[in-house]
Amino acid sequence: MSDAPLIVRPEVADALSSGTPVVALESTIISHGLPREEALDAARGFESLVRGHGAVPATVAVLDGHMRVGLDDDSLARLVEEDLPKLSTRDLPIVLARAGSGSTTVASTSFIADLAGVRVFATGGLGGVHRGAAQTWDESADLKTLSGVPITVVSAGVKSILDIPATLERFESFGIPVIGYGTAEFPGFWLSSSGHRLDWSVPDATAVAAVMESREQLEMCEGIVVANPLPVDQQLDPDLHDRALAEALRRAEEKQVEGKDVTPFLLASIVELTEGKSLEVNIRIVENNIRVAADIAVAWARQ
Ligand code: PSU
Ligand code: MN
Repeated sequence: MSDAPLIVRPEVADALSSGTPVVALESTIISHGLPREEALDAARGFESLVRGHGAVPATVAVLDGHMRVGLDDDSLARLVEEDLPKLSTRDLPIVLARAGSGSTTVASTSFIADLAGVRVFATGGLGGVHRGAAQTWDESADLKTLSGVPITVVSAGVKSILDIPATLERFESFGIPVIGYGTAEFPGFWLSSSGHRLDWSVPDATAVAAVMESREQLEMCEGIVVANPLPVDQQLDPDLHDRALAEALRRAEEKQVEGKDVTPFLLASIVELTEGKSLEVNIRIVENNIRVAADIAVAWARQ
């Protein structure tokens, strides 16, 4: 095996050098965001959906001391079978130095995908500012990283487990453009709208590629957040959502969950409290974002 810290799967490297569209996918959602029984099928399904929409998938993870961009099926299986740590950007030098492995968050996936030259990334929801952050300072490194990595990330906003208005403020502080995809409202992940207005929206993938082109001309280093809502008929029932969210937050407080465990704890609680419905919606969200990200990657490849 190569000693290079970054290994790009040959199919992905060929696509990048020939101008074929590529979409990066994160691995934390596979190893920590979905129940083990469903995660491998979901990971495979995400990859084939990228292919079905005319792009090459590049799932990102760290395996045996290498940052990998594009995984074969055995590696995808490792994400599910091994108890891998969740790695943000700050963990990368430490884990690489000890030849370790881990799944990558939006922050570390963006960082690694950009090193490989991938320009478009599909995820479910971004990390953001946690509730109570004024006391805890718990703010995802996704925000800071996206302020310095020029990748376009398609998400359904941030989950309502976070402080959504504070997260939108931080996007502004960090100079990260946020664009509603066919909407003027910031999506609420499981819900189609968070109720918060956005300054800008675009109608389609070609318009996003045009924004990417302008950003290049300006030599801006910020990423672009494309906020893509789930259609209303596919969202989680709002009453069920509100009840599950309140109870999950209560449990986290009672158990004094802290640090990087907060996001996985709240997500798992909400899956349980919605009897798996939040999970079905979660998978639909990622699929919906993948379709848009692939369209953007195709439009970008034509620029
Ligand atoms: N949102 C989800 N599922 C997830 C995450 C976010 O719907 O698994 C993961 C993403 O990888 C995101 C990370 O980058 O959680 C943020 O974690 P933290 O708040 O610890 O930075
Ligand atoms: Mn955190």
